[in-house]
Parts: sequence; C-alpha cells; structure tokens
Amino acid sequence: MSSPILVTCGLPYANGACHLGHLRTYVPADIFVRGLKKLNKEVLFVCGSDAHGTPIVVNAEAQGMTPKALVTRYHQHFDEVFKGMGINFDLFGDTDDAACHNRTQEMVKALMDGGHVYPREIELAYCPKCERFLPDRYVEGECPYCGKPARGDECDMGCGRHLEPGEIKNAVCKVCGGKAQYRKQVHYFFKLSEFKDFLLDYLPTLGGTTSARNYAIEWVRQELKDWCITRNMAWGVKFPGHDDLVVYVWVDAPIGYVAFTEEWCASHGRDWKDYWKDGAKIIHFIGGDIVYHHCIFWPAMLKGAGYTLPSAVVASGMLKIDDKKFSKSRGNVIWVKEDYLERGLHPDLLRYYLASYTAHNKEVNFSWKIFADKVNTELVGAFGNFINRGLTFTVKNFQGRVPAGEIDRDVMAKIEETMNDVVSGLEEYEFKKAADAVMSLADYGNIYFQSHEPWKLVKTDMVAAGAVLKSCLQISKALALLMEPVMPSKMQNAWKQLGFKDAVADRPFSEAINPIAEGSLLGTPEILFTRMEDAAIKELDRIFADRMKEAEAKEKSGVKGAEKKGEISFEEFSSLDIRIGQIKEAGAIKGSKKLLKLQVDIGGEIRQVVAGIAEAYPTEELVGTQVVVLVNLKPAKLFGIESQAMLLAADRAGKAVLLQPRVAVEIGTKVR
Ligand code: B3M
Ligand code: ZN
Repeated sequence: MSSPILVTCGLPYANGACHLGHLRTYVPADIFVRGLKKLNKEVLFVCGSDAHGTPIVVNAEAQGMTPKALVTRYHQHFDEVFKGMGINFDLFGDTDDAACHNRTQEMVKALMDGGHVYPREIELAYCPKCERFLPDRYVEGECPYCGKPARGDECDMGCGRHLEPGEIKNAVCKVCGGKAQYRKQVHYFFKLSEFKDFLLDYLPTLGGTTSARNYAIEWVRQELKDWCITRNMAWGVKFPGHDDLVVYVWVDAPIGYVAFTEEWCASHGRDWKDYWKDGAKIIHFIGGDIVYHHCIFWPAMLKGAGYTLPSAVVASGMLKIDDKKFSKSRGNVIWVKEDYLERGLHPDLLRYYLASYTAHNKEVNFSWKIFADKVNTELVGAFGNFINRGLTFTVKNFQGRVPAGEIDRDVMAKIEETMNDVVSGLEEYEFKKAADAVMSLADYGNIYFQSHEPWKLVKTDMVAAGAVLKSCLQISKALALLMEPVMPSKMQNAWKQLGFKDAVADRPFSEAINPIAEGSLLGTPEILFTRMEDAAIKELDRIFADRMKEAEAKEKSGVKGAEKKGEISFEEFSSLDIRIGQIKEAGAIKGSKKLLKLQVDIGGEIRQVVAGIAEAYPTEELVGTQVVVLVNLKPAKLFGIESQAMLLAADRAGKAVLLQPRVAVEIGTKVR
C-alpha cells in the first residue's frame, strides 16, 4: 500500500459560533477526503478546537466564565455543526487535550535541544493598574509600521502585519483602559531567521494552492525575523521550565494536528509516527489569512524538531455575503446552526454551493438569491429531474427492473471523461471543476433522454426503449457515485432509489463505469431536491437584513462601546448628583428632529434640559413622568439652547429609553 495520507483543517477558535466563512475551508476539505477514499487511498482526517490564546481568555473574563468552560461550550458547538454539515472528521480534538500539552512540550524541548530557541530581554507592554503584562489582544495601540490602530499581535486595520510582543506603540490596556508602560522581561525566541535557506528550498516543492506558496516565498525572501514564542499568561501550554510562561497560541495550535493524529492512532492500534516521522503525505486545508503561519512558522518548527514536513497547503479564498465583506460586528454574517441547519435547510445544498461557486482560492459570494437559483436550476431542474425521469419511466414500463440491452458506448465514454475530470479536479484542489463535470453529465443525460424519446419507443420498440433507459440508469449511477463527495446524503438517497443496498460512500469512483446489472430491482423513485419558493427566500433575506439593521443600530447607540471601563472609587461615584425629577413641560426644538426642550423639576428647582428623545416619545406623553436626572453635569448649549442637566436613558435599537424609578418617589430624591 502507498504511504498513508493525513488531511487536516485549520482549527476553529473555540470562541464564537460557526459561520459560513468557516465552511469555506471545511466543506472542500471533506469533499477532498471523501474523494480520496473513493480512489482507495488510506486517509486520516483530523481537526479540533483551538483552545488557547488571549481572545479566549478576554472573552471568558467578559462573560464571567473560565476559559475552559468557554472552550467546552464552543467545542461542542463546532462538533455538532460539522456533523450536521456532513463533515466527517475521524477525530475532532481540542488543543487543551493532554495529548496536545505533551506533544507541544516535547516539540519545544526538541527545538531547545537543537539550539533553535534562545532567551532575549525585550520591552513589553505592562499595565501598572492591573499589575500584569499585556500579551497580544490584551493591548491595543498603534502599528509601528503604518500608524493605524492595531491589536497587540496584529495590525488588523492597517497593513496587516503580524506584530511581535513589544512592537506596538502607545499601548493601552484592554482590561482597564489605562495607559500601559513598557517593562523589560526575558522571553524566548525561535530562530526563524536560521531557516531561510531551508524554506527557500522547501517552499517551491510544497503542493497545494499556488498563491499560498508564492506568497510565502515572497515573504521569506523579504524578511524573516526571529519569532517570540512565549507569553505571560496562565491559560495555555506551559513553556518547559517556566511556570509563569505559556507558549504563544500559534505554537501549540498546529501541534494540535500531531496530537490529534496521536489520539486517533492510540485508539485504532496505529502508530502516529507513520504519519509524522516517516514521510506520510500531510495536507493542510486552511483559510487564506493564515498562510504565513502554515507555510513559514510551521514547516520551520517541524524541520527544527525533526518531524515530517507538509506536502501541501491548500488555502481557500474568503467569503463575502451579498458582495459585502463578511463582518460579525456589522451583522454581515450567516450562522450555520441558527440560520441554516435549524431552519431545516439541507446541508448538501450548501455544500454544493460552496464547491461549485468558484475556484477554491477565489472569493465566494453568498446570497440567498444565488442559493435559490442554484438549487432550483441546477439541482432541481437538471440533476434531480434527470435521475427522477429515468427511474419513474423504467419503474412504470419495465416492472421496476433494470432493462436488458447494451449501454450506449457514447454514454460510457462520457461517464469515463466525467470521472477523469472529477479525479483531476480533486488532484488540482479545484472542487468547482469536479462539481461542474458531474453537473455537465446530468445535462448530457437530460439531452440524451430528450433526444432518444423513450416515451415514443415504448410504443413501438420495447428493446430499443429498454436500452435507452438502461443507459440513463447508468448515467444516474455515475452521478450518484461521482457527486457523493459533494452531496453525500442526497447521493445516498439516489443510490438507494437505484436499488443499491450498500453505502455509496464505500464504493470507488471506478464503479461508475461498471455496467448496472440487468434485471436488478430498482428502489422507489422519490423527489431528490425540492424547489426553494420565493416566500422562503424572502424570509431568509429578511432575517439577514434585520441582523444588519440591528447591528447598525447597536453601532450607533454605542452598545459596542459598552466594554469594560476603568474602575472608579466610591468617592468618584458620590461626586455625581443624580436625582429623581419630573418633566413639567416638553416642546420641540426648531430645526432638530431628535431633540426636545424640557423643563424638569428636580425638587424645588426647575432645570432646562435638552434631550435626544424626540423620536422615542411624543411630547404630550412626557409631561408628568418621573425621570432620572444627572444634575451636576456642566451646562452645555445644543442648538443654541442651554441644557442644565442630563436625563439618564438606555438605548434600544437606536432609540432612547428613559430610566424611571420603579414606583413614584418624592421629586428631588437622591439616587445612590
Ligand atoms: N485558530 C484560526 C484562524 O486564525 C486559528 C487556526 C489555527 S490552525 C493551527 O483562522
Ligand atoms: Zn500596520
């Protein structure tokens, strides 16, 4: 047997729900693995949750949970969604597994023993108020290269560079909002610069998508700085010999690939070294934004520690929704569980969309409209229709059995050509090529059926009719076999309708040119794909549009800005004079749609207040209501009118909601 193949997918951060952008990598990888199995290859497919790193710690803190609890929650979520989408990992692990801790320590020690790691004193952002160092996402500031606002480890709004610890300028602590200082500390560096020649030799031999390889070569040619691999945190994999340090998340995350292989091998009586020490074929599927880590850091680490190098890195293009850049905060997102699976939409439809929309390294645009068009025209109109016509016609006229006769030679040739295109599509990581080839076989089938007019032949020449239908059934058999990697569950259904009792997933592609047996009993024809009606598309579009609107309103009302602020003392709080007041008069302000001029009784004294509540309350409703008033705010002029206090309000979908005491109290009562 040829050497085994290991396929991995980039590890999702266990820090948020699965969205459509994630599937852009996982679905094609699953298609690829299913295809390899149909070529009788021995293939192992692993992935897992990325459990470490500062975003998880920051997020867990904000939600009042432990990082472990947060990771467990999202780990289960991803596991469930992947299964729901028919993505069948042999193992879906978690980088906080013991196996990952052990393997990481092992590899880091190997790198240290090999002289590839050294300590160096650097200046790091430190928050004197929180009394801690501020790794990665704990700090925000300015990019030292382009000056744009940046996060501790990444210039995400500017030039996109990876930032090394201490590089960020004008650092501010994300926890308390205070200005950070820079303090000296010893950290450990991986001598990446020493691997320049190795990488320049290795990268041209790396398979996968060309753009990934070329980017990486370009970066290596330009600059290769040593890489700081330790962080001051408690959550993560301990750096050997230093209890106060963990390794940077991008060290242990890819090591997860090795650890998951070990875990699978341990429970299957196999040796993980067959994969990672003895030159198996290792193929990484990743998002296009993490090429640097997989083509530069990772091969250098593997080389330094003496492990098998990846043979291919397959990077997917990004995903847009309605031609707009995907963005969670802007609501431009489709959640796989909530918006798709839980609405009863079939996973295979989305799998087909993602595979067939465009080349793997290009950007996919998703919209419900295109989705419905693809389903209705390609899957219902062409593919499903063809299989159904041949089957129902045979069942009706040939007692549900495969008729006798020779299969048309042209049909066999077309099937063989399709099979070759599917295989070369998979080999080239061009999943669109594979899906399109099968779809064109369905088109060919429809034309074949139409032009041979079996509905006429059954009246004049049953033998000829039988031969035509047998050829059609052969095409259907090929369609089910060749499309199985893309639409596994729908094709299992088609397979059953064709009378097969086993799993289509277990049959090789080559079965497509094995003639369907004369006289064998067909199953009961049923509709494979159903039309997406306009009403359903409208509803999906509405949900999406509402989410965008809600996000926009949130943005305006500053809910996003309601992150933790710095602590204040009780004395500082007490310096606010907040009282219960009562609105006595309310009137419009000329030229402003939003503002009202109010006279508010704050307990024996009337204050004039300008408040942005015109869109939320009609003036007549306001008079007589009790409100919460900040009395000692410095007066300000709005639209030329002096405002001598401020009403407290919350925000709901962009509109003000006034705060009120739960029961009426005496006017002027102090709020404390
Ligand atoms: N957890 C997710 C990302 O950056 C990151 C991938 C790790 S792969 C070893 O897309
Ligand atoms: Zn920058």
